[in-house]
Amino acid sequence: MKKNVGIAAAILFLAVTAVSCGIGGKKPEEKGNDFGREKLITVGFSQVGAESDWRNSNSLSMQNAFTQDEGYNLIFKNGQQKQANQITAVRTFIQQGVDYIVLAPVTESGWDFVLQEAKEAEIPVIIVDRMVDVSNKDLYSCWVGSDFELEGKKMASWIKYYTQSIGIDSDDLHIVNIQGTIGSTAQIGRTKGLSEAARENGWDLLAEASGDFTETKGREVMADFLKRYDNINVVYCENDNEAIGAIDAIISAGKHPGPDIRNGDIMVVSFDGVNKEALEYAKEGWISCIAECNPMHGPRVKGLIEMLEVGEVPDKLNYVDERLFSSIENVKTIVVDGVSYNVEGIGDSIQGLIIPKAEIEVDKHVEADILLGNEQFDFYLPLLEGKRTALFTNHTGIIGNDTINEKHILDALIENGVEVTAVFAPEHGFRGTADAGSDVSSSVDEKTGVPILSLYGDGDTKEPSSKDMDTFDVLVIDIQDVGVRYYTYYISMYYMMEACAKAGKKVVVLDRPNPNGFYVDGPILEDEYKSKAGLLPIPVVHGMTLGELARMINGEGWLSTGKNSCDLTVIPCQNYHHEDIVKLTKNPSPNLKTAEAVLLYPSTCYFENTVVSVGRGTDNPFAVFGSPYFEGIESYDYEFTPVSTEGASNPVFEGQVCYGISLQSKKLNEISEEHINLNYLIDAYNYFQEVNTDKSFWGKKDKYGKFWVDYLFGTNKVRLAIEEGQSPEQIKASFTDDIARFKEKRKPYLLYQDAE
Ligand code: GYE
Repeated sequence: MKKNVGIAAAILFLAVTAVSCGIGGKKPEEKGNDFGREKLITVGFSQVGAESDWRNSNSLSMQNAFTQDEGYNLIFKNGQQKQANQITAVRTFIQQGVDYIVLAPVTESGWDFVLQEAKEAEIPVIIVDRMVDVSNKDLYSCWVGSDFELEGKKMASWIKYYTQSIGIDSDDLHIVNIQGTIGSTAQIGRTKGLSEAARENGWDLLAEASGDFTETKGREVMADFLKRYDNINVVYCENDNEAIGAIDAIISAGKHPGPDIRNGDIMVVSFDGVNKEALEYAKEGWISCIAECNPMHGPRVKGLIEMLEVGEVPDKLNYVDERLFSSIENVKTIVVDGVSYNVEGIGDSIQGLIIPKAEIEVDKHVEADILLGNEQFDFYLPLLEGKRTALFTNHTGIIGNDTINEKHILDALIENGVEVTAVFAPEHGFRGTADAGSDVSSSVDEKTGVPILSLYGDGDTKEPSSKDMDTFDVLVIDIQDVGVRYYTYYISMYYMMEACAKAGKKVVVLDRPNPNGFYVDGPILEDEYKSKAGLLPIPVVHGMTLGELARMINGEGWLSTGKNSCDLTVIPCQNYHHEDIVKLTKNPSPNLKTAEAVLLYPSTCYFENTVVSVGRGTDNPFAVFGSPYFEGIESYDYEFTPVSTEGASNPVFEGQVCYGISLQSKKLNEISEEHINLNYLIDAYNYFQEVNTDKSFWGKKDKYGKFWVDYLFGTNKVRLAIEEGQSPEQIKASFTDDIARFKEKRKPYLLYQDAE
């Protein structure tokens, strides 16, 4: 039987409330619910991870249960199997003031403190799936899940009855146990069920080791067992995914998984019964018995919340009934502690819930929940204690990018007693609506009364004035960048860092993922092309987050104040990797309105100030381009007419029909694989030569005799190469070595696993 294929690169969704639909969904609080609450019931769910199909089914069950239509708003946080992440998630829920916290704890111990904090915040906590081992049981309202020790005992009982039925003596059983996550209730119970039975029956329990409930580790552990022991005849896998991995290893070792132990089979048993493959293996007899573990806790947890909502007190412990399944007829019933249990045959499903792999993988995107720097209050609030604090941020400064509760870093700091004395606003202003390059005047934030000091005027990034610098002691930076050298937020950050270094002020960067952080491409900026759209000797796409770039600015001595002259602290994201393709939940600026546009921006921005519109004044700038000059060009059959809009008043070719191309429906994966795509620019340039030879395609030169496109590329070499008719490959070859050198240079400053 052929094994399933690997998982495609994941496109990650940043704000991972299952309900958020693209950028700017309908506000949930506009819908009430059945418990007389004005607004929806907000449930913060801290899930273990995505380690197994069981876990994904459980996640789906929760998401399906807590929908807006049902009167709920679910904030889903994935812990990646790390307790620290879950503790941070629970603390974020407390900060966000959710109505209920639901916790699926990765392991049993270590929850007392954070549950005490939830108790003090008077937020009821419901434990689901595995247990927590806390000194005071009042730290949580109730629990629902499986009796894992009983599951283990049932399986051991089945092994006993089956092996007796085929005449195998107890001491001829040589068992290895591929355990689950050590310290988790599921592992503790299932392991106990086996080890007690082994002792009672005199079975030879050769070895136990954790496969962490995953297929990969299940395979590794089994391969290792097979190297160390040549008499294994029973493999006890504490979940299906481990069993699938173990069977792979058994077959690769030239052995046969199956119930016919007498004739050399290695018998495999497992738990869950959710994975389609495992059920096929069970029908085949490759897995001889499966103990059901039901993941469908969504409706059960909802039932408990509804009881609490009406003031009822649910039972503290709520166990789920579960069954045993085997395609082997020998054992019809088993007995555990005097109670008999039927053994059922293997149908097409066990819980009526077989989730097709594709759907599960989609859920995985929801899983990969990135913890932003600004969510980790414990790490940065102490740095601001008793300090006058300034913020460099804009509308993207939302805590955890949670578009439902929309708490801005400014409000969160003030709520946590931080003395915020100023907000520095970049290009497009604090609200992020001002036109590109337009003057942003200073003002006062109505809601908080905090002064908003503009860093963008006269169409250029300004350095903060010494008067502004006297208003604070520590600067906190929390702003969403897109990782492109001609996108100006990093330039404002640079000037702020320099001013802080000169004034001896601390800088704290609350880091965020870089949506273009999965690659490095484009020419390095040449000095003579430094401008308001390019300041540092880095490639067009540098692949670094603002936190990483701040470390490089400081470490490379790019500040005029010298190497490491800025007292810089970066609070990194968690669970972020450079290979991740991150989908933003908020427009980082008025003219980057979609995830596609953010990824296309490094390829289409070069049309700025040429005879081609890049779609300013349309619904999707940077994802379309065209020009009135291209009328009649066959392949340029997409038409649009720019009009003045917020953030794009008086766009080029306003009111004129432009003929060109729309890239809006291009898949994110497809765009991401192209990196900087020079074909758009080269084709347009060549077409223009055919239709108009009087005018320069590149627009007007500035007072230094340079075209804007050269500032964007940071060199005139690309433009000249295009004019010479070079291909994209030839042009890219001209800066490949520079990029390789840059990657070496940036390595010490990277905070996240590199993509390439
Ligand atoms: O058996 C396994 C998952 O806690 C019951 O965790 C759960 C276990 C389940 O990874 O597949």
